[in-house]
Amino acid sequence: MSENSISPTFPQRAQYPCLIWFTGISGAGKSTVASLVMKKLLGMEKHAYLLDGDVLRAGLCKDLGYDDESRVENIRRAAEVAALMLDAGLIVVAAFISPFRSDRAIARSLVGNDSFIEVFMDTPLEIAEQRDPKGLYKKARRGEIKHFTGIDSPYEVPENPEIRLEAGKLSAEEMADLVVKSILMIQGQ
Ligand code: ADX
Repeated sequence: MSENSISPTFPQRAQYPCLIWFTGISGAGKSTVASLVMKKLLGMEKHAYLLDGDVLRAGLCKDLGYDDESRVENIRRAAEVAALMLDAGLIVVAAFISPFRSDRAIARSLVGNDSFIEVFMDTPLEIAEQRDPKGLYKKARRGEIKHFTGIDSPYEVPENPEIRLEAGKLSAEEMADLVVKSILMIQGQ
């Protein structure tokens, strides 16, 4: 290829872009572990970005609610944004409830199997509800919030996640270390 070529072929990259997709119910610990993973990646001077459900819903997905159709659209947008970020060379750590298998499968197929790590935060409803960091379970139980995942809206458990993190078995730090290990494996490190 000539030096003046305007072909979009990218130069040799210092890192292998990939999408780490955290899924699990509200209060499962997705954002906590995802943030720790980010901290570790940035500490290794990787170019990474945290795509968080709460953040997207405050901006890009402001117009969406929590009925099934809105969640499908929410995850569609999140996956498209993540795929663009991978095109730009980033390692993307995404944390969304993403309750439907078919939507997570779409995210996977957008970036390709080799660049996708599904991390299932396998926290039982009782534990997440006990934690209730935002008081949302209480509101959902009182009927003040509709379509709450695990209460009156479904969560489809991943069948073959690359990583399954069970609440209470490991500390958040240890969970993050496991995830980082598989990111580094993808990097060939
Ligand atoms: S998703 O289902 O569309 O993937 P997302 O991860 O973006 O959800 O947002 C979930 C966050 O929205 C929760 O962590 C919680 O703070 C908030 N939330 C507000 N209402 C609901 C609800 N009805 N169900 C689940 N989460 C809700």
